[in-house]
Amino acid sequence: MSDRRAASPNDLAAFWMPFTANRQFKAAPRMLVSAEGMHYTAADGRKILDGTAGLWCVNAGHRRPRIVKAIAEQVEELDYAPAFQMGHPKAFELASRLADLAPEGLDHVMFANSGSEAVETALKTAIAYHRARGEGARFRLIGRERGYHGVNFGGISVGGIVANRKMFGTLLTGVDHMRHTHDLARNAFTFGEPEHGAELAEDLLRIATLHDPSTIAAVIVEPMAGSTGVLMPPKGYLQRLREICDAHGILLIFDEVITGFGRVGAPFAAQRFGVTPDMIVCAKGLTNGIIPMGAVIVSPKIHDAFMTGPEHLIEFFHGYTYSGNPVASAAGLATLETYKEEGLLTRALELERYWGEALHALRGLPHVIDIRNLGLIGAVELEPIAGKPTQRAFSAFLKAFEKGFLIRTTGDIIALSPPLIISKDEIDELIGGLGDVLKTLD
Ligand code: PXG
Ligand code: PLP
Repeated sequence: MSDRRAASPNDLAAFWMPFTANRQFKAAPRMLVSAEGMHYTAADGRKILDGTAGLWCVNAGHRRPRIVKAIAEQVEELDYAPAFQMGHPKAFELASRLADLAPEGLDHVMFANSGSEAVETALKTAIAYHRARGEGARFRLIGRERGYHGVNFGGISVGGIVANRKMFGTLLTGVDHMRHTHDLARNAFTFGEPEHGAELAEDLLRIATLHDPSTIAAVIVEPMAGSTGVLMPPKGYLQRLREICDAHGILLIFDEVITGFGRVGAPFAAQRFGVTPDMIVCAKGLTNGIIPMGAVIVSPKIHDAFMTGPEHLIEFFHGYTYSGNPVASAAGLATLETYKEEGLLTRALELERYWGEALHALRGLPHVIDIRNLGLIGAVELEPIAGKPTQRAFSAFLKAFEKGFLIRTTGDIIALSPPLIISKDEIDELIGGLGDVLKTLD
């Protein structure tokens, strides 16, 4: 063991940071030390406008008093309760509130502690559901290219990001992928949902036919793909996936870790697009990003298929030490209350036109090859520097941080997803600032 007596609080070596260029970061760290409302404060005292709601999660803005208070009071009252064979009231209350918020027909909730864990929970539930009904031959899972479903083995297997998959061996077997829906040639600079690409849903039918539909357990998609650069569902695409699933007994899972909790102008994207899946995976905005928590909301048909056999036996061999833990549950309840009180779950719809028009005004700036918007989500896609993919967008990220606002980049795509409390003035400031940065890029 190395001598840690020599370690100082400013020693950056020990923390191996997630999804970060560690050596670059540690050479010139970007530290945030406090936050309030729409802003962070950086270590050098500068205020930073949060254009990404943290990592798509702080939907109600930072350090909201009701949520802070609920967490503090919960820790004082009941810090932890065993998750297995014991209960505490707030987990039940939060599950009921979530079921109320979800589309009609999704009534039961399982808790996890992140989007990644919630994804694993949903995939395992899908396979076990079919087996519980005597259709154990349905074991295949279908995902999509450029899908992000977290970083655990099931999630990277159904996910479609090469860098997240290639280092990790054989992954899950029995997985296939549909093509992604991003089509710059036909859909560039579309306001909202693109016109072209519903026919890509036929990939599901094609894959199901190849293996025989009776072997397919579930298909998992993000209604709008967030992590890989804000890829919109073409008009009619999600509806067609639902039809194919219904015709062939396949479960449809929406991964709403990003799209949930108001991001696209409704509690869930399922409601915005009018398509009800069999399961919704959510996390992030569930607790306003403050305490880690994920959830899977399922239909009664799935839940009830497990509620058989002797009543003293565990029905589903799955769960986490912290499933529905008291502090996360309290944070979730206070967060949902805040969303409701301030109308935040539909605010993105009210701001969609203003936000979208501000974004699309960046059209024509150097290197901009597409602009996309939906709810309070936006993306500006840049032409990559030849031979140096990601560098152009990443330099925009660094310049933006210097100028006092936080944006997010993936590949050469800049993604924006501010807290849902953003004002029109702050929209102008954020997008105006981004425009200034774009003008300075090599
Ligand atoms: N599914 C989806 C659709 C996600 O967006 C996860 C699962 C995994 O959640 P956890 O809580 O395990 O990280 C996510 C997470 C980005 C970015 O900048 C996106 C995510 C996480 C971090 C950064 O695009 N999405
Ligand atoms: N590893 C060991 C040795 C454990 O005992 C447990 C839980 O008891 C786990 C992993 C799983 O941890 P969690 O329930 O927090 O996911």
